[in-house]
Amino acid sequence: MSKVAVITDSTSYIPEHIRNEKNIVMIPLNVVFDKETYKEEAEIKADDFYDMVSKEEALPKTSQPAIGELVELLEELSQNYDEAVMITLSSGISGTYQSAVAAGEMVEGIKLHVFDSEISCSPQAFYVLKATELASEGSNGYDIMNHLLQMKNNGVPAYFMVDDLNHLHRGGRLNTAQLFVGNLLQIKPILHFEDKKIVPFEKVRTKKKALKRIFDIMDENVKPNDKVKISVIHAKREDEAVEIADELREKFTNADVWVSYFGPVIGTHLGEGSLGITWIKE
Ligand code: MYR
Repeated sequence: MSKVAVITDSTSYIPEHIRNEKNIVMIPLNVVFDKETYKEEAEIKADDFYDMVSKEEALPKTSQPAIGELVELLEELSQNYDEAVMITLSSGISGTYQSAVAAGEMVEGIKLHVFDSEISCSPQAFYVLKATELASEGSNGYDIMNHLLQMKNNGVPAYFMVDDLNHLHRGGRLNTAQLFVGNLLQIKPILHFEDKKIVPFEKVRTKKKALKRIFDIMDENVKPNDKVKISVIHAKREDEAVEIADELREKFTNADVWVSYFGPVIGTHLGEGSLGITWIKE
């Protein structure tokens, strides 16, 4: 039986105790303030990050893990594992996927399968947790990849909104036309991923209306008794996220509802105040 390691980059924001419990290997992306680089989750956590943003003058930037770190990690894993499945954030917003593929080709003794989640954060975590479950049941890397692909084809809906579109534009993840329309009409578009990239889904004027619209989409997609995992993701808006999660628990009685966060790397591009909702039917 092939022994398979499951790797995620840090942007799935799976809490450390769950990673430890489920044997999930995490490789961090970096956030850079001025000239100081921090590995997120390992050297800087969300709360400290948002505090720093409010105090520092220079805006942070982000970077993917260095190929050398990925190679080192794979060499280490090759001592105990035959294969590894690595689930990355979307290749349309970060070079992490490409670096992982390149690192996999450089290391012998372990077969690396790289899965492009085409998203990030909790929806990425859904894939990671499924991969872990399958690996612990004895599936090989090939079968795990096929299962994840099937999940992707079935759809993992995720919608999010930001207080200020300029963060996404400054980081090159939203084009100028999209920024212009948003700012001109003072709208808070609901955003989502299409073809691995962030695009506006619908133009809405207020956060309240955006949330109502996302709830409506959920109603069309999820029946009140469906077994579903839901995650409410926030950038320093825990109380608001908890309130939304409670509302969702009342609505969907068989749901496993989480409250998650946009950590430093994703927070750099979305900005404080962002909120997202994602779900997957089981
Ligand atoms: C890098 O420097 O390689 C990382 C770039 C990360 C870009 C993040 C853009 C925002 C993603 C939002 C995800 C929301 C998922 C619900």
